[in-house]
Amino acid sequence: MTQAALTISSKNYSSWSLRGWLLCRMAGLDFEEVLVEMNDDARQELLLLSPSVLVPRLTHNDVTVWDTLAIAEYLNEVTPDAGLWPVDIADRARCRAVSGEMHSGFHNLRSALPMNLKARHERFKIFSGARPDVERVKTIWAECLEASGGPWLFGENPTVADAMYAPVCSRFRTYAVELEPKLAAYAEMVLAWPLMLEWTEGALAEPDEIVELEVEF
Ligand SMILES: N[C@@H](CCC(=O)N[C@@H](CS)C(=O)NCC(=O)O)C(=O)O
Repeated sequence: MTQAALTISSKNYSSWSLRGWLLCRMAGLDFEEVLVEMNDDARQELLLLSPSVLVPRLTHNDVTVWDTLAIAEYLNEVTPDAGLWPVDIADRARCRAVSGEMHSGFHNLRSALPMNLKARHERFKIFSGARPDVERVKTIWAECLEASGGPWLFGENPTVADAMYAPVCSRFRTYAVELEPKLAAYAEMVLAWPLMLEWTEGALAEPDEIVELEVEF
């Protein structure tokens, strides 16, 4: 029998855990969630099982995969019919490019607008250094939706790109980032995605905010 486990940390704060979890669910993987709690003494020990000492980490049979993009590629190989990447080669290339941008960039956005599903900051002033990142996300969404016709970035079904940008939808809601109607509709759809609602329910059930985590995480 297949055995799979995904090591994640806080559902409220850990955007990479969210991405890895969405990808596993989108792939239809039957997996156990291994949650390393913020205050857990065993946390460092558990994280050390991931060579990067980061979450998410997927174990599937005898295979261990860390790093979210590697997890996406692995899941695509074991569940090729799940449609994690678009079918069309040009769409697939663009999907990989925008997913790669999220994976390797947007540092200012990530540090200035940390994910915090529980929080709402209606009058948040975005640090000037993060504004180009916010604008770049808007451009990516607008171009993808225009090219695919939506409602997801690459058409009728969610792909890796939607999982990559799902935490950004949550950040934009938390920090009240203004979006034009088409982009607002996209972000709202992602936040109302049953998988997102399930994850958010878990985030809301976590103990209240830990002050030192109100920073990049
Ligand atoms: N590039 C990594 C980033 C993973 C990452 O930064 N994970 C954070 C949580 S969102 C983490 O594990 N931080 C260390 C810690 O929790 O102790 C990936 O794609 O998986």
